[in-house]
Amino acid sequence: MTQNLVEKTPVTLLGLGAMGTALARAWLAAGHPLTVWNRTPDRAAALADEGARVADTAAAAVAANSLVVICLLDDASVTETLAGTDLAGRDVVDLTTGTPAEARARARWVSERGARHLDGGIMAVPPMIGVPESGGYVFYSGSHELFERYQETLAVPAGTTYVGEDPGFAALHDVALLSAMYGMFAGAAHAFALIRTEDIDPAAFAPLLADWLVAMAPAVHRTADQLRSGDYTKDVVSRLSMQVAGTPTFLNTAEQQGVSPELLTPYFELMRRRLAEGDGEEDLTGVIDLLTH
Ligand code: FVH
Repeated sequence: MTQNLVEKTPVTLLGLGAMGTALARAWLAAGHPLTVWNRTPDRAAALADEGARVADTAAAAVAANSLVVICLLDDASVTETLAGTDLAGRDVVDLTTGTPAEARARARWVSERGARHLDGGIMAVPPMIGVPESGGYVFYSGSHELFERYQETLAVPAGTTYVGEDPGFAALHDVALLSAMYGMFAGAAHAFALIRTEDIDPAAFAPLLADWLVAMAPAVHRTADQLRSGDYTKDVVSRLSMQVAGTPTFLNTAEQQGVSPELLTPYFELMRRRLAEGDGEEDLTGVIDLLTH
């Protein structure tokens, strides 16, 4: 059925943790009839006051609406929650963070029960939900038909980015971006550890660090271009041989400041291996080959 502007699509939401509650509030604020269920019923009380219907069981919540959105802790909690529910004819959108393999298995499992499946990977933290200017969005993959059918409803809490029919692709994009984030956090932790060894105000250092990370971020486009062309010497700005030659400076500085180099050394080791095996005129892109071959 085509969504119209008067009657908003009813939504069932399983899971009222920090993220589930934020999603619930966004749909309620936009006028969507909302049925919620949570393992610990107390967490639904405030939402009931705000207009949500609270189901006593997950089965009752699933029975209430065609669109069933799931936002639970992990895939095991999804299995536990859906046991005993009748999914026949339901459209299941699973926003629970998981692996690509879990998403693919869940898509099969849902299909075997007569339902359709769309997987989602949330690129937002709860305060970004329902705040379009926050830039938060959700990767979706799986049934494109399902995505199109519900896109307007799914776009209420956060932006939507569809990344393919393979149900595992949303999770893969999600985990890839979050992995890059942890690499950035690791670098920032090392940087703060260095400056903390001296009388330098971390609050004065933070904007320098943030600006530097933003300035370096566009380098990923060059990496993508080199991966596509297979030519890792294309448009190189900083040669691998030069960068490897510089690594002792980083390790010596860490040692002199009394900071453990353990967050840096795995990456430096890969750079050295690539240099030993490859071409010093390359960019750092060759490191990716060492991780995937
Ligand atoms: N919060 C965040 O910053 C991140 C942002 C990116 C996406 N993640 C993922 O979203 C999923 C839910 O996260 P959350 O923040 O809502 O997590 P919690 O506040 O810890 O709530 C967990 C909910 O899961 C329920 N639950 C846990 N185990 C079970 C189970 N075995 N059976 C049924 N429900 C279960 C829990 O229920 P309760 O403890 O209140 O009874 C909460 O509803 C997650 O995949 C993040 O990775 C969030």
